[in-house]
Amino acid sequence: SGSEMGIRPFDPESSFFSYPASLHIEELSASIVRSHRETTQYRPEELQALRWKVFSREEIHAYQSKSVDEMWQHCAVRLTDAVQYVVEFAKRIPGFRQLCQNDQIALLKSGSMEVVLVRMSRMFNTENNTVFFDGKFAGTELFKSLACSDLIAAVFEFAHNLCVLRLTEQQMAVFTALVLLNAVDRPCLEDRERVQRARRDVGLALSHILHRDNQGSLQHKLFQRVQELESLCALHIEKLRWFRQLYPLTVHSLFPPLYKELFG
Ligand code: CLR
Repeated sequence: SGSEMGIRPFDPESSFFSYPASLHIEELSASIVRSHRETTQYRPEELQALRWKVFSREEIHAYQSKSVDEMWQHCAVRLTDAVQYVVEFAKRIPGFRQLCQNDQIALLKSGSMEVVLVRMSRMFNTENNTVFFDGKFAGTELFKSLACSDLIAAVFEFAHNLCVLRLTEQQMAVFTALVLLNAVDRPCLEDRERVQRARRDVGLALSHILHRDNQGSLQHKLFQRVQELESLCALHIEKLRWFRQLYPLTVHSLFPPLYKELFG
């Protein structure tokens, strides 16, 4: 097997792509791509058609005039909507589906926010640095009242840098599946080997499609982005702790239960 030969899915130096891709890997990619297509909030054509919709000055001002806790609650609800689609995506990935519930939750705790941020790059317009949020395209200034401009700036920069790589929907699908299965070193996993096997297969699927598309060089660039994701998610959790200290009741009674289960 690949692991016995010392070949790791993300090792840009490895050369397992020269081996004929097994039927299993082909089927796995196809299944992940289908799951992605069925669980995105918006299709690429829809997003393209909506590009002209940007928030007006007045609308931006209305968001900026919200209180800190009001805006946090609003964003937590929007974020949880997006997370819900990611949970649905995860449940349809072969290899994730078969894991016990405990391990699924453990992977979603770290992976769901990461996948939301990768998916954010599909909703990003690099011409004016805006993202499709709440029905229109919004810049960083709209999120001012969250009082965490460092997180917002970093998240926008990440989405921008990923967007310019111009991943196809297929590449995005398999990359996000890999991101979900990436947390193999979490201490709380019950069946680590099963997770490792699933991750190895999805890694092979990603190399396979990148090489099929003659974009093998993307592998290394995507790997760099994965490291940024980890620090962004850590920053999100840190901001949530800060917010919870200031507004414990808002988090307790107004934040979506799924948000608290995964991040709280
Ligand atoms: C991601 C792609 C989804 C639509 C969507 C909805 C909510 C957005 C999210 C995207 C990106 C990240 C986001 C979030 C709202 C708040 C959050 C901008 C665009 C930032 C990072 C703030 C996190 C802290 C909150 C919990 C307060 O299809």
